[in-house]
Order: sequence, then C-alpha cells, then structure tokens
Amino acid sequence: PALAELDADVVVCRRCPRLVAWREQVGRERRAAFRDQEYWARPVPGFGDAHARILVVGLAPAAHGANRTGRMFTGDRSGDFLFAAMHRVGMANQPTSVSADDGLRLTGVRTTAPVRCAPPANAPTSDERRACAPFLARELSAVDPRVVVVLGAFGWAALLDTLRDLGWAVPRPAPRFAHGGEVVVTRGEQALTLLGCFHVSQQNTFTGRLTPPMLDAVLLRARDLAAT
Ligand code: DU
Ligand code: SF4
Repeated sequence: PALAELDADVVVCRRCPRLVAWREQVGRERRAAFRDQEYWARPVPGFGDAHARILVVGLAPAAHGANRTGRMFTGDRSGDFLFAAMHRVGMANQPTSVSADDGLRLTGVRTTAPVRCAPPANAPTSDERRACAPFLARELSAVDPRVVVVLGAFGWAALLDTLRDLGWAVPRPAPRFAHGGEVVVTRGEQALTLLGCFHVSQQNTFTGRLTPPMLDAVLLRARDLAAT
C-alpha cells in the first residue's frame, strides 16, 4: 500500500517546471526509431520487488529509455547492461528489458532513481534533486532495504542527503563516491550498507570503465551483504 500510494503520487508530479517541459517535449518530438510509439513522458516509479533487500539507485530516467517506456532503466543501453547483469547473477527472470509489459521480474532487488523525470543532458539541478528527494525517502522507508547499490556520484550524493533526512547517521564530511566503495550507516539498531558502483551509462560501459564482471561483482557483493 505504501508503495502503491508512492507510485500514484510520483506519476502525477509536476513540481519541477524545467523537467516537466523537457519530458513532454521529448515525448512529442520522439526519436526516429520510436516515431510510432506513445512515450510515457511522465515521472517514472521504482520497479521490481516491493520487499527487496537490495535497492539500486541510479540517476534519472533517460529521455528515450524510461521516459519512453515508463519503467525504470527500461528501453536503453543502460538498462540492457544492468538487467543482463541481474539475470546473470539470478536476480532477474530474463536478460532483456524492452517495455513495461515484457514480463521482466526482479527478485530481491528493486531499481529506482533520485530524480524521476528525464532531465536535459542527463543533468538534474540541485534544486530538482531536492524537490524529488521526498519520493526517494518514501521509497526507502517502504522497501526498507539492507543494501543500496548506488550507480554514480549523483545518486550517491542524493542518497546520503536523503538518509540524513530520514535520521540515519551519515558521517561528516560525507563519504566520497567510489566504485567498489562500501559505507555502513546506522539508525539506532539498524544498519544499511551503501555500495558504490560506476553508473551503467554508455559513457562507462562503451569505454570499458565499467565491465560486466565489475557489475556482477558488485551485485554479488550486495547479495552477500543482504543475506547476513
Ligand atoms: O503487480 P505486481 O505483481 O506487484 O508487479 C508489479 C510490477 O513489479 C511488475 O512489472 C512486475 C514487477 N515485480 C518484480 O519485478 N518483482 C517482484 O517480486 C514483484 C513484482
Ligand atoms: Fe516531481 Fe521529481 Fe519529476 Fe521534479 S523530478 S517533477 S519532483 S517527479
């Protein structure tokens, strides 16, 4: 129920004028290859297991990916790379992710983003990040994961701020993002491990900065940590 309410609030949000304009403009203009498709062109909810022990936090929907399909990480190269890895390690029932009704199911893991609307140049402003943070806070509270895999420095900064807002003891100065970096934060008796991982964008995957074995290793580490 908490997640259903969250998703219902997310998909109608119009808080950020620049992003509302951009997501809708992209949905009108479309990419040639997708000319005949109706774009989602709205904020994108989290996707996957509602009781996931592992939450994967990215950056924001891609203009012609999740902003087109309406499902997080679905319909672009980032998602192809991520869901293929999830399938290799047994977290996804299929290696491909093409549309919201393709039958993909995640087990023990959920994907989300700190900014829910596609931003120009994949670059949300800090005001937009702050505006969207309450949704990430609600998702963290509803899912209550043991481990968060954070894809890239933007998500890392957004997550740390949001965890502070939720009363988690985040060290100051804030721990820096690093691929393979691990940070444990606590809130009373609770502990949550943050795992840094380079983002699955083409900038990293085409250049070999992030390889399939590197991502598999992070996911397997997350699963080990989540099991304890
Ligand atoms: O209606 P539902 O079975 O709760 O699934 C909603 C949505 O989330 C659907 O696209 C499947 C996906 N999902 C999943 O990936 N893993 C789960 O454990 C449960 C649902
Ligand atoms: Fe709303 Fe977040 Fe989209 Fe801004 S980015 S309009 S806060 S859903």
